[in-house]
Amino acid sequence: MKIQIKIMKKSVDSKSRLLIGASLLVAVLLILNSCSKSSSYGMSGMGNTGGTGGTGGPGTNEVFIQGMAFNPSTITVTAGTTITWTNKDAITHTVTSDTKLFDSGSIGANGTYSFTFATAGSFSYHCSVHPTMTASVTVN
Ligand SMILES: [Cu+2]
Repeated sequence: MKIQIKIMKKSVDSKSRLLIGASLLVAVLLILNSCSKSSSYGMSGMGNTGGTGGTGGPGTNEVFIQGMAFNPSTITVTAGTTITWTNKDAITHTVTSDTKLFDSGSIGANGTYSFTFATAGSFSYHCSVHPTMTASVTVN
């Protein structure tokens, strides 16, 4: 009788070990699955930002509005140059001259705004939605 109980206990133990092992395996598979899912989401996000702007950063005479900042924050061009701003953020920004020389109004996600700088000078601007976003254009 005693031996039988011991055997039964042992078989229960091994069964529960199997269950624990199986649920651990499922948990690991779930974690791996969610990891690969989130990394693919990241990839598609990166694809979106790269899609409109080509590969990575802003080109010549181009400013990205990205991560609540103007990139580059200072740009130097010659008179007659047109600068294009592209909003890479998901939220609305503006390109607003501190002296009201130019004002884009609201630029939505992936929206662009262009302004031609006809005369030499230093032109600081900001985002009217986020006044801490400041930058400047120097025209020679
Ligand atoms: Cu802004």
